[in-house]
Amino acid sequence: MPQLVALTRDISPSIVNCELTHLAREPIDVERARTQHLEYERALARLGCSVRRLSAGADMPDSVFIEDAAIVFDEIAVITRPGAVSRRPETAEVARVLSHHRPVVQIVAPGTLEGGDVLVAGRSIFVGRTSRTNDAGIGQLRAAVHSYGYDVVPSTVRGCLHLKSAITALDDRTLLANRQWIAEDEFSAFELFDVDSTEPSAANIVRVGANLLYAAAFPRTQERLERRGYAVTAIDVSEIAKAEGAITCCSLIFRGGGAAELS
Ligand code: CIR
Repeated sequence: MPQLVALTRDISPSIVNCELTHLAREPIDVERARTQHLEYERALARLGCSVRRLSAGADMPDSVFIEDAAIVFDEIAVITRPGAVSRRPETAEVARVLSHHRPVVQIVAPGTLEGGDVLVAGRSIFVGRTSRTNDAGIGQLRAAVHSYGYDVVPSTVRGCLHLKSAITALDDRTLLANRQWIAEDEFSAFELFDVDSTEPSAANIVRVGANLLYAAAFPRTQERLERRGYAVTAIDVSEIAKAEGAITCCSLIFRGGGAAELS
């Protein structure tokens, strides 16, 4: 079984000028954010990932949110075209690095797509229709993965930035969700596990094999998950969250090796 690779990216000094959609701007302590980011990487390493961090320039305020720049499947990597224009410079280096692991396909104009809108659950790929991801982008993603047997399903998102702010996978059959921000009938093939109603942003969780990496800001939902038997590691990412980033956004996790090794 190939090892899991986790690509991460530096926190830019310009993160203080990050994109914000649903949050008011608050001062971000860049050093504190970097310390939290390092803890995040250490947690991924403890859970078995080989962590590789890419550098980022001052012209990329949101570089740390590397999840939005690509979607990595076992077969190919799809490089996105972010809906946020300020984020488009992020993709070139991610494409270069991923080309060592997978054949690469690029989303092109007029398509827009951000990885935060793409939830892969088995052979189903749910894609949020949001201010960042349009129908042309969804269509290009469908064309890129169709021959590998994936079914691409456009999904409703309301009240949050990305689809994965509202719903992520706990295991192959169960999705952690805030039902207020999705159309639950679109996920009828799955069991929905509800976030605690006092923690609306708690539906974003990182799955690493049988383990889950989670933000410490959601203790009530964490307790529910643990009562159900899930193994949850919680870390403090409060400074990064001020940039409207959730915990999945800070890594691209995929099975290592080239496509040939995986087949
Ligand atoms: C943005 O608005 O693009 C960043 N400030 C936050 C991106 C978070 N990414 C994600 O949820 N996948």
